[in-house]
Amino acid sequence: MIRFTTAGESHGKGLVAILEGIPAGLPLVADDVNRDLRRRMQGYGRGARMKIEADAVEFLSGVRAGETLGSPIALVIANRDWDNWSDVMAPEPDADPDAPRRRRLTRPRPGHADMVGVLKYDRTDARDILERASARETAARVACGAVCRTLLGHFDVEIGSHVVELGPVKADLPDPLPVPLNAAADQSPTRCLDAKATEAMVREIDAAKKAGDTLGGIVEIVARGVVVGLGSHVSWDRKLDGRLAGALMSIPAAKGVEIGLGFDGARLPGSQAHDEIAWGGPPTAGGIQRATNRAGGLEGGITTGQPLVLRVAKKPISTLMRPLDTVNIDTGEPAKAQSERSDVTAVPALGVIAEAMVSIVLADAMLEKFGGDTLGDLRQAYESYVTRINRRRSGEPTDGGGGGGGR
Ligand code: EPS
Repeated sequence: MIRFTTAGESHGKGLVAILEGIPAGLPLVADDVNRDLRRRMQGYGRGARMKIEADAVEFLSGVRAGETLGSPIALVIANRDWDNWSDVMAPEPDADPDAPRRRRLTRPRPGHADMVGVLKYDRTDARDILERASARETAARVACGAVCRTLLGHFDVEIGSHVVELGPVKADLPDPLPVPLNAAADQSPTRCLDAKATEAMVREIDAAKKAGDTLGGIVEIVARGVVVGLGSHVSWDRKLDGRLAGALMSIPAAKGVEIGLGFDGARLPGSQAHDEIAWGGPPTAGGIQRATNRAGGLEGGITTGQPLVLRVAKKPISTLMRPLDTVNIDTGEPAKAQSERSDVTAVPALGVIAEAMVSIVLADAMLEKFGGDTLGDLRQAYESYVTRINRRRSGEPTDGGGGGGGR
């Protein structure tokens, strides 16, 4: 239903994306997107690049007079840094093809795409790889995600995130989490809800910077208000948990995804790993209430109507000022990896990127279930479904086939 693709190199002219499948009639202005682009640029531990850029979107198509048209939305985010890199990144051939360009990278960084990309694409300059492998690409994803978030907002879906671990520091989580989540998380320089842990994270980032090192971490994404019944148990590729995990694992440097109890759930007996069923829940959950949310809002690859709770682990950034061993791809000699300007950590930004990927998957699943060329069509199908699932409690006919013995 939703298709999107991005293009752009980190120090090229800009990032572009094409987002298809958004219905017509969705009110949309640049600031709906720019808000999230700004959030992605924040966070303690970012490098100098975020001081150069002022990410903002320009819609090239698909939006007219503040409303979507149902046609592909093409958008562009200019790279301000292009001015400093235009000779390095120019698409035109060089006058002297034997004179190497500035800023070649010939000592690949372990952990980045440099080495494997050079081998696979047969390049003599790892910049041909790293420019696209850079997490700068995530700005385009965040832009597409922000459009999807705007659509989901019309169905009272609220998607937020917070940092639960950064380097060695673990946050003490408030229970329940604040609603809306981002209003609280965005107050912290590390997007962490625990003030003490925030301070400790800032100290760890300072120490890592001094040591020429980098830090990874874990973020949690929570989506509230998601209706029961998105995704399906019927085929492997329709299971929403798989689709969400795949989308989150595609984020640069992601190394793990958990849903609900995640890996901890595997260590518990069944009696403590599931969410008992009772009446009393909201209409979007078909009136079904759960005492717990160990499943993280997904059963059988289908949303339960409980909040979706997902976690992503990000490895530390691979550009180290105190570099690791590598080989020089020019000489074949052992060497120390090349260092270039980078971040000490981008874990706070990871949450914003993960929110975008979750927004895209959820918008896709909403359109798969409810279809519609317009926001009005989508709303009508959604409301009729919510009415139908709430008839069950009162014993009214639900319009379905019944099945297995009927009523
Ligand atoms: C990024 C822009 C990049 C890096 C970072 C993400 O800018 P530059 O390379 O000019 O410093 O700050 O990229 C990486 C961490 C990476 O490993 O590639 C951004 O806009 O998010």
